[in-house]
Amino acid sequence: MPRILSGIKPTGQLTLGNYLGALRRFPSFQEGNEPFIFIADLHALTLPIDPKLLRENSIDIACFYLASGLDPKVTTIFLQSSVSEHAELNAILQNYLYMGELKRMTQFKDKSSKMKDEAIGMGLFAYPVLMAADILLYNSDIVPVGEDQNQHVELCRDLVRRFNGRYGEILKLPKASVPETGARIMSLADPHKKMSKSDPKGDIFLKDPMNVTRKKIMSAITDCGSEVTYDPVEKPGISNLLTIYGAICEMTPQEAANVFKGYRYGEFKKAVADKVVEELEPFQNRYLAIKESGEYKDILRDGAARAKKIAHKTLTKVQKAVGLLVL
Ligand code: ATP
Ligand code: LTN
Repeated sequence: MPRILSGIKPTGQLTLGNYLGALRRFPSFQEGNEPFIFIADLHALTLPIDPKLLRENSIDIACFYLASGLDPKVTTIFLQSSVSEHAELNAILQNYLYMGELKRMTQFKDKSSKMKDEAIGMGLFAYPVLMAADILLYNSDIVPVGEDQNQHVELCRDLVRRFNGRYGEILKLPKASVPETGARIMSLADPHKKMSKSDPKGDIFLKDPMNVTRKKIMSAITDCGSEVTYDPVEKPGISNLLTIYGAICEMTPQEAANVFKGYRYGEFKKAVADKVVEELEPFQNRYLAIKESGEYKDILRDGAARAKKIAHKTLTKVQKAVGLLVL
C-alpha cells in the first residue's frame, strides 16, 4: 500500500489555510494508503517560540487531526520529537544538501529576509534537511502539502537521487501532492500574502468563534468593480474568496464564480461566510470534545511507538550504507 506522510508545524493557531490546504484532505488518504501524519514540533523551533505556546499548539494540532476524521487505527499520528530517528537521520542527511541549494529556498528567503544574520538560527536554514528526514524515514510515496512546501519536497527528491547515486537504492523517491483548489489561501486583509499562522494578518483561525469568522469574511478586502469573477491578478480579494468557497464545495474557483454570476459583493461575501461557518462549526465542536476527553495522549504515544519501528529500520539501513558501524 502506498505510504503517505505529512505534517503541520505547531508555530501558531491553525488557520483556514491549514484546513483547506492540509487538514481537510487528510482523511481521504486513509482509503487504500498507509498514512503517517505527524506534528512537526522540532520544525516549530526554527523561529523563536514560547514553550507554553508550543505545547498548547502541539496538543491542538493532535486534536484537530482527530477532529478532521483521521482514525488512529488506520493513520499513525505522532509527535516528531517523540521519534528520535528524525534527529538522527537529519544529522546524516545534512551532509548531502548544500548551502547554495538551501539558500535558494523561498521559505528561507521569506522568513530570514527581515532578520539579521546574527539572529537566523541554523535550524531555519537547514529546515529542508529535517523535512527530508521526516519523509525518507517512512519510505513515503506521497507527500501531501500546500503549494508553499512543494519546493522542499523537490529538494528532498534531489537529495534522494544524489544519495542513491552514491550508495545504491537506499532511499525511496517521494512525490508531492498539491491540492488543485485550496493550495494557497491568501490573507483576507492582504490577498497578495499567504494566510499564515506565524504571521497572522487577515487570518481565520480554526478556533475563532463563528461570529468572528463571519465578521472577518464580511470585512475581507475586495477589489474594484462589482462583478464576482475569478481573476487573481485584477481581483485578488474576490478570487481568494472564490478559492475558499470552491475548496469547501470541491469545485474550481471558476466553477464557483459561475455560481455567483450576478451577485453583488456583499451578497457573495455572505454566501461565502455561510459556507465557511457551515463547514467549520461541526469541525470545531468535534475538536473541543476530543480535547476535553484527553484521548490524544494515548493516541500520540501509540503512534510514536508504531512510527519508531519503521523509522528505526530506515535509519539503520542508512547508517550502514554510509559506513557507520552498527553494532
Ligand atoms: P507558518 O506560518 O508557521 O509558516 P503555515 O501556516 O504556513 O505556517 P505550515 O505548518 O507550514 O503552516 O503548513 C501546514 C500545512 O498547511 C502545509 O501542508 C501547508 O502547505 C498548508 N498551508 C499553510 N498555509 C496555507 C495556505 N494559506 N493555503 C493553503 N495551504 C496552506
Ligand atoms: N514544512 C511543512 C511541515 C513538515 C512536513 C514534513 C510536511 C515538516 N516535515 C514532512 C510534509 C512532510 C510545513 O510547513 N507544512
